[in-house]
Amino acid sequence: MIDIPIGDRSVILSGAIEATDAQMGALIAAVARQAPFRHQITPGGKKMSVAMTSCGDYGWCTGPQGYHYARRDPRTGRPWPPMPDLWRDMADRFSRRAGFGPFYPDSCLINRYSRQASMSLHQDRDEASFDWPIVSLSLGLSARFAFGGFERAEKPQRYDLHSGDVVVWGGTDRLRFHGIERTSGPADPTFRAFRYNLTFRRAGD
Ligand code: MD3
Ligand code: FE
Repeated sequence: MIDIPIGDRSVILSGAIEATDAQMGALIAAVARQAPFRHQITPGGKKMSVAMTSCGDYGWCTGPQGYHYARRDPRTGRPWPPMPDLWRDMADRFSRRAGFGPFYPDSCLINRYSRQASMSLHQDRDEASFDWPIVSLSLGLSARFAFGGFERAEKPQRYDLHSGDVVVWGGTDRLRFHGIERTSGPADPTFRAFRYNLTFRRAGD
């Protein structure tokens, strides 16, 4: 396995996901049965091309009030499904491996990209503290990831993320602009023509 440093405190752990596609696919499907994937509407009124759901104590939501974390799924009124122990342990293990120490995520945002979907450059700043890292797992289609600076106008570096890759972000890189420009590659039996990205976060305090 190769570790590719991409910022002062961020690293790609290529191919680090040890769980099988079948295992990961079944866990995603179980979450989605209880909290279905949906295309949310941004505060600006645009429908997001990425479909999302969440598990854990908090889920990431957008609406007329803006971006926020909510304890209940606004679509069902129920709490988000629990975060699978396997995922919690993976997030903690990858955080330690990247040098961030123990990690106690309370939210996992699951992004589902079709071939047409993308995510424009943004910062993740809806969490209560930026002291915790974010651990990201990529599954299915590959993606062109853009890793920018601390201002939107700064030209980003680009990396390809493949199924099985893990990225850990934190420290001085935590507020960098980033986005997904496009997805590519063959469909596979488990994830079909989708890319799934799981981001483990600590949203509350
Ligand atoms: C870099 N997701 O959900 S994950 C997001 O692949 C998001 O779906 C992308 O950006 C995806 O907010 C990228 C990687 C990621 C997450 C948080 C970061 C990269 C980051 C925070 C700071 C810098
Ligand atoms: Fe983000």
